[in-house]
Amino acid sequence: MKIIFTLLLTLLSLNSFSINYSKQKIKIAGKVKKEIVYSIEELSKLPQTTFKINDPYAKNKLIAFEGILLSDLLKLHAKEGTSKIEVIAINDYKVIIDNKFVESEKMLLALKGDGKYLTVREKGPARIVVPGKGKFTEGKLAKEGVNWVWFVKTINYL
Ligand SMILES: Nc1nc2c(c(=O)[nH]1)N[C@H]1C(S)=C(S)[C@@H](COP(=O)(O)O)O[C@H]1N2
Ligand SMILES: [Mo]
Repeated sequence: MKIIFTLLLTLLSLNSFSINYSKQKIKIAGKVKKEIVYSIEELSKLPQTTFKINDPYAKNKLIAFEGILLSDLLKLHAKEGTSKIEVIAINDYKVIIDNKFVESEKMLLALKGDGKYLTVREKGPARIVVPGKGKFTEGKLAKEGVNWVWFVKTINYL
């Protein structure tokens, strides 16, 4: 009886965990071929790229971030002639990034860190990370961190 109860509890908590990461949807809109709302699972089925990056928000810990390149997402969805992307987060933080920059900086919409889906605590379920920056100092983060948007909710092509 006790075992069954434990099993049930485990199943329940696993279930609420999966709801936790998949509930958040990501909207792709603006100058797009077709507006789309992705679940995290759907995004994780698009071509994935992995970069080892020092996470400035986790004491520069080296993490293998996996997700979709923003440039790949752009190729998939943006109409020809767009020049910028507008990224909006759950907390209404908003930033506009040049397409050229998205490509040259290899910006990644990360869904996983070291093989596991990013939790809200890890700034997930989807966050933008930028490879090749090395270890961040505080001053550098204030300047470069602007594009490291966490809790991404919407991407609009402008
Ligand atoms: N979702 C979200 N991402 C965000 C922000 C924010 O408010 N919300 N602030 C940005 C800015 S302006 C900077 S400088 C960096 C660093 O933020 P922090 O210094 O508050 O950690 O995160 C960026 N990403
Ligand atoms: Mo900032």
